Amino acid sequence: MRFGTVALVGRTNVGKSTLLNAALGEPLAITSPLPQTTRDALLGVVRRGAAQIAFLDTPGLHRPRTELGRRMNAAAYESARSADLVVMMTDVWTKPPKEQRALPGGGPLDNPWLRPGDREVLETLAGFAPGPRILLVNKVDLLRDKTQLLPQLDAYAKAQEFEAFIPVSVRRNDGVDAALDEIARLLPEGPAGFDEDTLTNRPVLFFVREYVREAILNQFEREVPHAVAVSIDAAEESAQLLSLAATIHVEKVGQRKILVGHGGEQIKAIGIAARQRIESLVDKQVHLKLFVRVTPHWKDMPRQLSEMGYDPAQGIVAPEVLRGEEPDAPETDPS
Ligand SMILES: Nc1nc2c(ncn2[C@@H]2O[C@H](COP(=O)(O)OP(=O)(O)OP(=O)(O)O)[C@@H](O)[C@H]2O)c(=O)[nH]1
Ligand SMILES: [Mg+2]
Repeated sequence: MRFGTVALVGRTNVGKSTLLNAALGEPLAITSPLPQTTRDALLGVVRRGAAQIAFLDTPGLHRPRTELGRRMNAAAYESARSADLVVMMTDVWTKPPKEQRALPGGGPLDNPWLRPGDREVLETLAGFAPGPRILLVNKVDLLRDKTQLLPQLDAYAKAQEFEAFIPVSVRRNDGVDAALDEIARLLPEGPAGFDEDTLTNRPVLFFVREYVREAILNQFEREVPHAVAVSIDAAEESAQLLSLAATIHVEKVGQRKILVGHGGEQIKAIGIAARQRIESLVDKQVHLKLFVRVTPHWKDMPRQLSEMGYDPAQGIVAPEVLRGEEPDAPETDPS
């Protein structure tokens, strides 16, 4: 038997949560075409032959501008640091990079075939997760000429040591089995870490917050989903029914208006979509009451963030490369 924890890390939007769902065979994690969809690490337990893989899907690594962003990155570092294996995910170049000659500096990280932002991810991993890692290059379905992968793979191979490089299209289920087999092969020998029927360690209310956010991600353009967080006001469960009341926090009055919609039709649609998702998770009837509240600056309010479930990871200091990018607004984190 093999068992181990596997952190799925990478830039936003490369398809990490989509991979977790494909490995689990069910849509536990929320995914979307918008960046920064995942905000917290999510465990999913996958059985693969004689191996049990404890996958940790993580928020996309980025340069944070808010306390929420710093906590999201920290959740990813924490997962990478504690994992037995790191799966770094990136995506393909759909057109060759504009500059194809070595960048000034000439080091292995100055390779123009590394996807923008991956240099920082590689530097972070070098500092935080010195253990074994593999690279998945996702979205190969977007490539007509697969030979275009070669210079990209070469760039990553020169930048850092990986146990394996696996091109995949999670959307088309192409290469996913090979990736899971390789991951299972690299795990340490040992007994299973979770019961046979364990799917995740997150409580139902975590998914309630996520699925309300998912309904909003599916229904609105970029600004509104990013301004939103959900907190639970009340939850009562009986054998047949789960009754919930939740507050959707937004940053501005205008966003509240958009979310509620004309005659309340938008918020009603959000409630219906979220309720259906929660019902299929808990397998019983769900009543869901939603309120919308303007909570300005919630992304920078530590106590508010913790109420929304975004706790700070303990003892994590952001690596230099992922500190805030605004030169006129220096971060005040201790270094
Ligand atoms: N073309 C294509 N799109 C994909 C593939 N895999 C995932 N996607 C899409 O990429 C988008 C982002 O997917 P997510 O799984 O949410 O990405 P993520 O890496 O978890 O993003 P964050 O949570 O923001 O870090 C979604 O629209 C997916 O449907 C793929 O193999 N091919
Ligand atoms: Mg995600």
